[in-house]
Amino acid sequence: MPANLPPQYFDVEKKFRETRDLREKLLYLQEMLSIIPKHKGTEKLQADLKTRISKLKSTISKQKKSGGTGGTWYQVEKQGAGQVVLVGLPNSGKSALLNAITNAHVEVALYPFTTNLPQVGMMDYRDIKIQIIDTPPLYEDAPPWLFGLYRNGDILLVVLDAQGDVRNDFETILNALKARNIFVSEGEFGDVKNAVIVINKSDDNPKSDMIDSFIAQNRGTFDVLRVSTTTGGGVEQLREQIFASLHIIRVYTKKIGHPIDKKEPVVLKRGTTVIDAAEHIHKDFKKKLKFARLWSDSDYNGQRVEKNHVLADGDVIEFHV
Ligand SMILES: Nc1nc2c(ncn2[C@@H]2O[C@H](COP(=O)(O)OP(=O)(O)OP(=O)(O)O)[C@@H](O)[C@H]2O)c(=O)[nH]1
Ligand SMILES: [Mg+2]
Repeated sequence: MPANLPPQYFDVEKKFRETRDLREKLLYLQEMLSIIPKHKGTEKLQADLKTRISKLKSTISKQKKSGGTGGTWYQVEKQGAGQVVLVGLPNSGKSALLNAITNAHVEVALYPFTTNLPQVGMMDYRDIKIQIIDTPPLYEDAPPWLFGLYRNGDILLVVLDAQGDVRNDFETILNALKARNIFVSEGEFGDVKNAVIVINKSDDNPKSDMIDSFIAQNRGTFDVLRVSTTTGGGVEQLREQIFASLHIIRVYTKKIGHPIDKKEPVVLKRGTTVIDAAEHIHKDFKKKLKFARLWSDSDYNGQRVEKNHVLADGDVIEFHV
């Protein structure tokens, strides 16, 4: 066991040993993996944890098939180009936000604790679909699976209520996440989850000075957006921000001798090169690729590009093998 693990790791490991619920055990293993500092010295431990996680997942899914897990537990399988999870205190407008940015129609109500199960919507965005998960509110006795949802998301959308005390509410949320070793800004250890702050109900905020100073204070660390699901103000900017924060690009493939058909892009990580894209599309392509031609919004109009050329969002590529 490497000696340089933070004490939090051993706290979680203790909880892991103490619980008999396999789904809780799984959350603790995932928590342990996120806490481990990522370097050569811990590679073996990381690999070991990953193996245990995948074994436990398969045990759980076998149990589920035979109807034997008991208790309520929710997780959402990833679909689409990315998974975005909403986080917020009761009544902040999470469900209204899900309805505003996706095709979903979930219940929105004046009173807190309206949502008690995860609700999923798909956001159509420039030929791709991004999965958005509305969640029950975060509160003191929130169920453990809620933190599992947060941990598995690609990004967190922290929804604050402009009518409330944004600074205080944000603190409350950060502390609740931290207690489960979920970090949204650089900490002493552990993985950092990408988070966007959304100040909802911005059509009605008598406390605008407080909000201005909150934004000024957090802008260096997070993307902060004001939106109103009532007026629709800021909603389009939020959709763009979600796409940007996922760090993905859409690349269209073109068949030789056919016209450009911008319909179904391949979703790739930002920074992907021509050769990586070739491999992503077809394992054999990597070996066989002779060259590629590129069409882009800016400089390229069918010119040949090098294999290590970095692709950009919206590029059209033609592979020659
Ligand atoms: N003025 C204003 N009210 C809003 C806005 N968005 C949501 N609301 C209201 O805020 C209340 C709560 O909205 P919900 O979407 O149910 O909030 P929630 O965060 O999902 O609540 P829980 O499921 O209980 O956690 C409702 O009465 C909404 O009509 C907004 O942009 N402006
Ligand atoms: Mg709700």
